[in-house]
Amino acid sequence: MDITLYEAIVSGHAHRVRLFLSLLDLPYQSVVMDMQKGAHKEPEYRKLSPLGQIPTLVDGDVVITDSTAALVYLAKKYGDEKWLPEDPVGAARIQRWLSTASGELFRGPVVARGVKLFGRDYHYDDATMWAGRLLKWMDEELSHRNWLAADHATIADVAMYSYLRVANEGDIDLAGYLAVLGWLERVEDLENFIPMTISK
Ligand SMILES: N[C@@H](CCC(=O)N[C@@H](CS)C(=O)NCC(=O)O)C(=O)O
Repeated sequence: MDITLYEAIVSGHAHRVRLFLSLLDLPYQSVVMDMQKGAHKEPEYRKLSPLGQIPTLVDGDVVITDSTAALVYLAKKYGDEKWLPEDPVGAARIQRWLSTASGELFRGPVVARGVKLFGRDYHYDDATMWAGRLLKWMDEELSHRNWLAADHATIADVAMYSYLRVANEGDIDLAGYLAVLGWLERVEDLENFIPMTISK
């Protein structure tokens, strides 16, 4: 096994993959990219990631340039079916949350954090609207279940965790979402959990 993760400490996309590598207890080499200095846009890195995005997972000859794709790859290659069920309904439930992680989670909490933490020129009001819609839905879902997609932790929980844990860095307040807060704690209680670095 020869896994390398190109990552950045502030990146929740990278933390998803780092967290899952840890949950699977897989050894890997970390290459920390200095995004402030534009290391992810250098021609050499773009040979791996044509869009110049963090993270990239490299496993031998295999290169995966998307965080949720990396979760799928790691679950299928190294995990057991528990992390990514094979049956049609189970797999679809997972995909629903992977899509949400790249969709509503990005449009809401990720963009809000980008504005407040990194001064990005995004529409903050749109981001808070999306964050509110997402959190209301998640809180309803999690008020009658412990995990997002099954009766145990799956890659759906891993994909959704990191950016929600640091939502406050985008001034998104989770205080009213008690079921979401309880779920964050359940993820943190998983064996081999590693935290997302808090930046403010
Ligand atoms: N769909 C990608 C998105 C990754 C992403 O947006 N990463 C950010 C860092 S957190 C990035 O590289 N942004 C620079 C860019 O998109 O140009 C994934 O899930 O990995």
